[in-house]
Amino acid sequence: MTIPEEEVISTNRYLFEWVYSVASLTRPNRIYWCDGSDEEYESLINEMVSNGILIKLNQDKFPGCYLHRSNPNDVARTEEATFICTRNKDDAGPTNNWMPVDKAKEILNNILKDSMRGRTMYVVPYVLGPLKSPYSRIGIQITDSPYIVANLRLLTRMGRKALQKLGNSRDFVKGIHSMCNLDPRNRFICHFPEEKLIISVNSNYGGNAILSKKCHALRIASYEARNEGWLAEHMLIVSIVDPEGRMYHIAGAFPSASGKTNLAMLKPRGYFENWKVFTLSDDIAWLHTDKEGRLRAINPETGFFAVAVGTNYNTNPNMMETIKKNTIFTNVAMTEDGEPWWEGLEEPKKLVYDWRGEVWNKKGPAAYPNSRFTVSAYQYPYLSPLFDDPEGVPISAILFGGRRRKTVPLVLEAFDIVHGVLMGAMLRAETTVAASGKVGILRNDPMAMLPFCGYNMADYFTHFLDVMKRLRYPPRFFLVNWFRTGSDGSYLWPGFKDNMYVLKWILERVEGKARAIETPVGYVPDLESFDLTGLEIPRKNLEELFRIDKQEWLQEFNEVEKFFELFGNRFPSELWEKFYEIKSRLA
Ligand code: OXD
Ligand code: MN
Repeated sequence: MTIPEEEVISTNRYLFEWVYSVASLTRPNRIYWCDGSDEEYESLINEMVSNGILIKLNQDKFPGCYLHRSNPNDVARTEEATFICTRNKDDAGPTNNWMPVDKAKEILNNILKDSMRGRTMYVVPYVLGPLKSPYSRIGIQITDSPYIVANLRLLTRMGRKALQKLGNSRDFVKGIHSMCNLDPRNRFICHFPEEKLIISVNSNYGGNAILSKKCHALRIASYEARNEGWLAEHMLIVSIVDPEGRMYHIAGAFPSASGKTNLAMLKPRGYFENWKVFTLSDDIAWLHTDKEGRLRAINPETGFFAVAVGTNYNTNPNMMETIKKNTIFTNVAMTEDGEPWWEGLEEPKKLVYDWRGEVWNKKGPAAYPNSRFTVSAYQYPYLSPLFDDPEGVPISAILFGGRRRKTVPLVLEAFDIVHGVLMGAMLRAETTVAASGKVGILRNDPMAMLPFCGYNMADYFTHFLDVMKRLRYPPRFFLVNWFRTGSDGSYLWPGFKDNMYVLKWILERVEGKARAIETPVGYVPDLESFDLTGLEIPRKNLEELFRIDKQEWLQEFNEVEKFFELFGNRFPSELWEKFYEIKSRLA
């Protein structure tokens, strides 16, 4: 085939050969190498506006903001179409969908054949992690979706700088993405960790198609991390400065759409006026061990791809300020004068178009429940000053949390490291809208990594434990739950905005100051040393928030036991021992 000339900005032969081999399969009209410049971004946006992929929002009130309406069949991650393709099935483990490498490639090559005819094929080089960090990694995504290119530009260090860093090396993750015709029956998100390859077809949804994010920074990276002795985690990172000026860093694993972004962006108010909270990551953390034996965290990304519905001045005022400009909204509603709108914001007085573009009849939701916005972290007002630090930040505490109406107290501290890792492995949460499927079902989601671990989770538990045990200064581990309800079904904890009280107690535990009460399943705060100054909360609610119900916990252990048994003798014996030790205290 002849490929029209285009500006090429690399001399990496290996890269070229790969790019052209993909082009000869997919047959695009044109190949375009992204340089990551502002002009490029602007011209992409203009092109998308002119062909209807983006809708210009009200530029007076929301300069640089656009709305994308996706195909209604393509609005969330499709876990049932997500595969880990390894030589041996056992290496993917019982919690991942698996396909043999050859079979997957045959299916995918058939789908990819000619799939880019009439389209531009974009070659998007990106760096995950600060440019000069020894921990950063390079990926190249090929895509026929300009919407995905624009997202990559906001979410990664993208373009020429990535190619410069790559030089002539072959060490990069290859991502091939084609929207094809968005046929849900032929939708596949396949990972080949043994050859650092991702192929995603028939979806244009962020979590399936922005390959830098879940596919590379979590699934492929977790696999590489195990071989290299580090961890790629579905965790937020926050930097907290107390009134004395001490800075602490906390990481936290929460399943998708469980308020993780809100926690990462907590605004200290009222009693916490003299505290500062800076965001380092709202979704992903890469964790390494440093020379002193501390756990160091970097954020591989440079932006946020977060759930819109429920974001408002109460839950996340900092984010509300951030998304007033240069933001791509996906599947939110729009008022007649071009303002983005979603449930959880003040009821608009104007006519509203729902996420599909129809006049909202108030019978269904106006914004799709998993509607999103994409925005660069660099315009977030409280970005951690250490955001670009090549070494990352030292982690003092790791939180695990999810939506739980029952059983799990507001905060529970692990007895020791092995128990901390067990707490993560035992994490269960009610499902949310971030993935397609039924919402509100309790499922095991160890370390919030169930959909994102690129290898056998039993090996992952072993590796996680190894990394933590090697540390000279390991973090402390906590289970948290903002969603516990009382007998009338209403939430016992007032809301995200008050989570500083919990974080303060956690930091006091790190400093060895606050007192705790030992229960069979971990430590809960001693109410006398849990500082709630300024918070109105009935004593009986507080007691209920921290109550450990032995029967409920025994049931929890029984149910999780069945889950752990799935892993057979690959499951680490040290975790089993801790598990039975605690279970026997409950019996
Ligand atoms: C996300 C997710 O988009 O976890 O972060 O689904
Ligand atoms: Mn996530």
